[in-house]
Amino acid sequence: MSSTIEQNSPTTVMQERLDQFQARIDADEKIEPKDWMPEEYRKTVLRQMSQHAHSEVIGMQPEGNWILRAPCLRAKKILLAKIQDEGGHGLYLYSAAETLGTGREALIESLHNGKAKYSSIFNYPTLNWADIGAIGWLVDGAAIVNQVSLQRTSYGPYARAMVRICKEESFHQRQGYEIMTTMMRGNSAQKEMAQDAMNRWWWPALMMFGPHDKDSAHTQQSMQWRIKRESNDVLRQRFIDKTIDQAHLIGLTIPDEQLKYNEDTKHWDIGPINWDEFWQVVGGHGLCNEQRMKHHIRAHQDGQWVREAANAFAQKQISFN
Ligand code: BYC
Repeated sequence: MSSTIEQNSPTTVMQERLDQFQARIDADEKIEPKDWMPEEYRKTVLRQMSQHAHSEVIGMQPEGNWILRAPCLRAKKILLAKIQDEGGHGLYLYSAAETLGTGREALIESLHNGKAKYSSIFNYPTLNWADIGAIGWLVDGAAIVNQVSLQRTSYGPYARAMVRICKEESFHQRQGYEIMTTMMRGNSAQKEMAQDAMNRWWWPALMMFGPHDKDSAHTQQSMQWRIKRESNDVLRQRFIDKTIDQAHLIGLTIPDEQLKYNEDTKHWDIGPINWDEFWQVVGGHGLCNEQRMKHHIRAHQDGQWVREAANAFAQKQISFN
């Protein structure tokens, strides 16, 4: 007689459910909010999506610093639009994360009490206008490489949010490259500023992809569940190969004495990444961690009356209907 889920012991039932879940993943089906999923899958997707949403919103701060000091009206308008896009990306991602059963207030509470992370990159300061170019080109450039891959992530709402986000991110990357190109066509002081920004942002941008695969706690399971479609090192290498050519094209030097093109692998080999610095920043001891969190908490508190008013209005609408 063929065994059915009902006839089996609880352990076997769970194993069958896990197998069926994995079979759906292997067949490249999307997992939707009301589908059964292992608790660990739910936790992992929620962790990654909320971290991603927080990164988009916290990432508005280093750029927002330059809205009032953009060098011309055109640059100011473009920067404003870009930062507004990042806020929008945060909103799509919080909405997608909420489909897993955790509300936005709880997600933000986890950010404020330090349980949830945001990308290490946003704990570095933006010292001059060239940094805005470097963020668009290198930071958004690294984010796109990751996010293009995430368009095929197994959790449906995350994948669909990514499709929309990627369309906007490619514009952001070009905005940054345009700033760097303009500065590299300028006078020697402007060229120096662009190179200085490159020197400061290159390594932190490589760290955005997370630890090497051998040291990455989540990669193996996340790839089995196709939450991540490619590993940290594969994505990092793709970014390196693509970006080095772009840097050379406009006359920028990569700040890495060990950088070498490998004829056998057809990839660029880089020197060692400073993982101590990465873990210091992730652990809350980067140059701007404290400032970023304080600002976010203050802005969230200042917005309390708006949330209360919006909720009161929504309640009124419900009672009228
Ligand atoms: N920063 O096992 P691993 C943007 C943590 S914003 C901080 O490899 P995983 C933009 C990791 O969380 C776009 N922490 O982890 C916005 C884990 O710790 P926990 C940002 C990091 O999750 C405004 C531990 O290290 N993009 O584009 O498998 C202006 C071990 O790592 C980082 C995303 O958020 C890091 N960089 O892989 C401009 C992409 N890296 O959680 C631009 C979505 C690792 O166990 N996220 N950690 O305590 C991902 O793709 C993955 O979460 C990661 C890490 C590749 C980042």
